[in-house]
Amino acid sequence: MRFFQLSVLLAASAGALPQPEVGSGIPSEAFQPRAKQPFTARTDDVGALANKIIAVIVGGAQDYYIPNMVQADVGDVVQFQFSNGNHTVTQSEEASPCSPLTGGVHSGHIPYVDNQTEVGTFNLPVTSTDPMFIYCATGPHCVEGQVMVINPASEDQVVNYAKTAQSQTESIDGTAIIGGTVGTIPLEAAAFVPAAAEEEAAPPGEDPAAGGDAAGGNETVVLSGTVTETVTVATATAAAAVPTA
Ligand SMILES: [Cu+2]
Repeated sequence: MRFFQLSVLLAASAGALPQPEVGSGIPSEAFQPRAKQPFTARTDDVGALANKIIAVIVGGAQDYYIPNMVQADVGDVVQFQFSNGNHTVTQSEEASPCSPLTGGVHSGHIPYVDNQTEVGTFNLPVTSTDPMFIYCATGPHCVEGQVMVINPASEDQVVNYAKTAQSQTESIDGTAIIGGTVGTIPLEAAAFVPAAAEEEAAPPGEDPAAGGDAAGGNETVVLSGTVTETVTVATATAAAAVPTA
């Protein structure tokens, strides 16, 4: 009886130990002809696996998005960085620029004023590779061409969207912030150099046709019908930019 128990114990112990196998400890790959596996740098594959932060500058010396088209993968984040002025990131339908898409992205109005050391941002996570049409809902910026497209099907699509925007008679503001996260980054980390302070950028008497709203003042513009323009700006220099006729 004791012998039987010992035998069972030994058998069980042996079964628990790693069993030797033919060729164990030697990677079978070592025997593959190396010539059939040439080394290649997989930069494209690595890039596809890494999520990216794609910077887009909003406003500045001119009221545009730079760049005005980006290609983004699902999982990427488009980080809008707000330069001089007061702008938004607002989503529209392709055929209706300057009008907010129901349920679409909206950043709210994010300003940048002279000598600000923090830059406002709107981080937009990309959840689809379908084209996404973006406009600025501040004043007349959209009808003046401040639009961009994420994942456009073609460059022509961006051009046509901008052209359609310029044919609109009004620009409609968004409402609640949706579709992204508002934040800040230090100016030194931003992808732009701010426009020069207003006093230096537009000496009195020079180029009155230049946009005067880059100073960050409030403005209300009615674009439909007879054009009326009410502009409230912080500096006399900017106020001088309002057309008088
Ligand atoms: Cu704008």
